[in-house]
Amino acid sequence: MFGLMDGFLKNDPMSLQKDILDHVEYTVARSRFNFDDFEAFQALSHSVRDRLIERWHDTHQHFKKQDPKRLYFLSLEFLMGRSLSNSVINLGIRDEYAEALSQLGFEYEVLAEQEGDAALGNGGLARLSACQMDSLATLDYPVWGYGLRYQYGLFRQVIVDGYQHEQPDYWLNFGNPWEIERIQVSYSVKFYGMVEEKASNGVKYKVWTPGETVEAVAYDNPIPGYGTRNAINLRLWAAKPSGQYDLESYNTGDYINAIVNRQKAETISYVLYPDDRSYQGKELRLKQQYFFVSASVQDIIRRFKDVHDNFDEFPDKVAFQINDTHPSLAIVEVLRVLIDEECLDWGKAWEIVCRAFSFTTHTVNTEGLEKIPVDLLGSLLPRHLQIMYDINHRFMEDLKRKIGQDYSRLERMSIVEEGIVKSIRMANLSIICSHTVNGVSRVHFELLKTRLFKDFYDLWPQKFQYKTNGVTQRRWIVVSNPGLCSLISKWLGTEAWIRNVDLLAGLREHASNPVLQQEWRMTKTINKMRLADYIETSTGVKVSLDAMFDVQVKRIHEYKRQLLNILGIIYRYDCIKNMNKSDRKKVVPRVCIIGGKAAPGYEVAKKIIKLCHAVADKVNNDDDVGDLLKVVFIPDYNVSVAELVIPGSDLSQHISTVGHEASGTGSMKFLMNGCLLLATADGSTVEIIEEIGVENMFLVGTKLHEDPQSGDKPAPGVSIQFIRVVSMVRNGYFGFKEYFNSLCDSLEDDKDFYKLGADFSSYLEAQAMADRVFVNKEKWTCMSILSTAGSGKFSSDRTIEEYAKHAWGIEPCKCPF
Ligand code: 26Q
Repeated sequence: MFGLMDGFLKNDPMSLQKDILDHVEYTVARSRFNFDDFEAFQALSHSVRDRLIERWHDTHQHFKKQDPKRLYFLSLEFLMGRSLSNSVINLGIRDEYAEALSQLGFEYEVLAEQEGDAALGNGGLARLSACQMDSLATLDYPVWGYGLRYQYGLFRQVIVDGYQHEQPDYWLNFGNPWEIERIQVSYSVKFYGMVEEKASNGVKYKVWTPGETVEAVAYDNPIPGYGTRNAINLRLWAAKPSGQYDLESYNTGDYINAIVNRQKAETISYVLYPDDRSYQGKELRLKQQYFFVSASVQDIIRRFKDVHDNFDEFPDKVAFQINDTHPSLAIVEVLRVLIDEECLDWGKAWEIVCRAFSFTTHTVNTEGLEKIPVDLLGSLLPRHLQIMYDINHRFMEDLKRKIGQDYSRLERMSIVEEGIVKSIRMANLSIICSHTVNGVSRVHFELLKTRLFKDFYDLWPQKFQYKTNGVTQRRWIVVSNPGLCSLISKWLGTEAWIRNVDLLAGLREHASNPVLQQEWRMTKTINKMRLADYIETSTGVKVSLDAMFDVQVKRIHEYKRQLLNILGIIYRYDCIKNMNKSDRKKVVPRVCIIGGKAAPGYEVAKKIIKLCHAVADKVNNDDDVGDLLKVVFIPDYNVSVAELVIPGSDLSQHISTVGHEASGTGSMKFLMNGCLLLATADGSTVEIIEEIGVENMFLVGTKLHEDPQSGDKPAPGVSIQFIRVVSMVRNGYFGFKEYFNSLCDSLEDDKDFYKLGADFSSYLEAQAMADRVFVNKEKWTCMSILSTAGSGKFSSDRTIEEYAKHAWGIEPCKCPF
């Protein structure tokens, strides 16, 4: 594609071949005449890595020379998935590598499958960070990402007898060619200890004497942009024992124990916490947060001080983005460094911080907001707790002057929550200290203003904004659906949509063209074949390509309502069972595909997984049903599985209870791939409807503004069908009667918090509508093309442009080719 040679390394197939063979011999240390697929993958990756490093060096040289305002993107989670395919596509040398490999007797696609996922994150929030890094690099923004290099990423899900079991993710065991260990870039991070007040020449100051020191070592991960020379850096920190660690014990002679104890330091970056929004107040989690924040802030301030001798320009050169409240300690850490170490006065330090930080929340309800017990904070980070109290004191005084003695409002807005467990409210801290508070979709923004952060919105309306989430079309079309990618380029007459996704709208005029429709369906069928093969190898179930592939893949959560989907499947099964032979002929065959992980401590979610398997067992082994209905649970859903599942789906479900999904980004990936949506008007779906038209998807339930709870309309009654399917589960039709009892109880009228009963009829209607349209191939294909054509708004390129302009104040800094 672009540039056969743009650095010292050449990119023609002959040179690539030589390069790969050199890496087989000198990096992998195998004979160039005898190496297997995995060794070939390793050599290939190292050859790609060399090219990434060239660009990455040039980019950083260029940033250094230009000294633009830089963005520092802080996130405790990055769900990167595989890197090889993404890198070769973004570098523009995929075809050259494929040719080089084929001459060596290897198939590029087969080698790409050798790579495991980098799963340093849970779900939506973490994959969003990864998509945003791709857009930041592609749009040439001067950015650094910062995170933690967990030794174990998100647990692997193994299904035994239909139950979820968790296994460690040993992702580093076979080496990681994409990272560059920087042993010389390391910082000491301090914990515990005590704070004393001292005075010199009548000026009081605080001295923190820490009790434990751990070393943070940098691992750099180059992130290449597409169609540009820019490659930005994602710096992940790993914990190593400090040189001073346990010096005491050496002196007292307990040498062996001292060495063994050193290992404890490394536990900080050992393992990613699974997303369990109720699992808060754990010391190790807080240690992880501060460890990552402290190392990042030291690194950022060091870089700033390399070229500036005072802090006046800091907010003009440095923008911090806080991905949810997980990195919010950075705010307090910057204040601490400026005041205690750089000796700035409070006023100056405060002004700098308030101009530097921008905060995005991904949460919709108060229970989901992060709180840290004061006792825990005071013991681990005593100086930080003092600073939080200082911020709060000044804020409360200021607020009293503005709103008077409204104590209940003052209490709600305080950073400190009094209660059985006195805690710090990290969201309040983040709002008070940031210049911008961002929501992740328009309805999320409305909820922030009217409910979650109403008090703050009333005080500072100008701080609140939203940037609807987006996903990168590079990974979600170009990498994962090459067939669709070429088809789109052919019909648009250009590949320019890969950088300017609005051009996809050009497909609209061809949506009814029978030639495009035929090619579109052909592409889908090929993707369905791949998916069908995968389903057979991972679950043993054979599925028919004529069936509608109906998919719900995402983390398992009550509010996402996988249970509604399963009850719908039971209803469909029951209907088929009760039909005569001739009626069965009219049934639209379906393959219902569910996938996703449940947090290890989330019992209800785990029961939902088991129910899915119990229903699948019954349905898939019923000869009355055959190919009319198949149910499969795809185990260990992750980014690379998503890359296979999404292109091969006909219909996808996004059926969260209205008001509970902040945005949702899976829907955007399906939309780009021409998969029709069956969805509630929640989160970003509301905006998707505006882009593609409600007639091009299957809408479930009432809209948010018609929420029966908030209006005069009575809630729709629970249907007879709902009662029937729930009682089938309750009566043991699918076995495990006792085990499912509590799930059924939670669906009783007054306990049905997520409103499955209220939405069931509407859900079945939407499903019936999907069946009717599916048999009309022209109509379905037209809707599918219009879905892709209308997906332009949901590119993370658009999201990032908005952040750059309205939150960060950064400009592109393009490295010359
Ligand atoms: C909290 C405390 C202790 C341990 C873990 C956590 C934790 C970890 C991850 C809490 C929450 C998360 C992840 C949240 C998340 O993914 N939210 C989703 O963010 C997406 C991107 O904005 C939205 O599209 C989804 O709607 C939102 O649910």
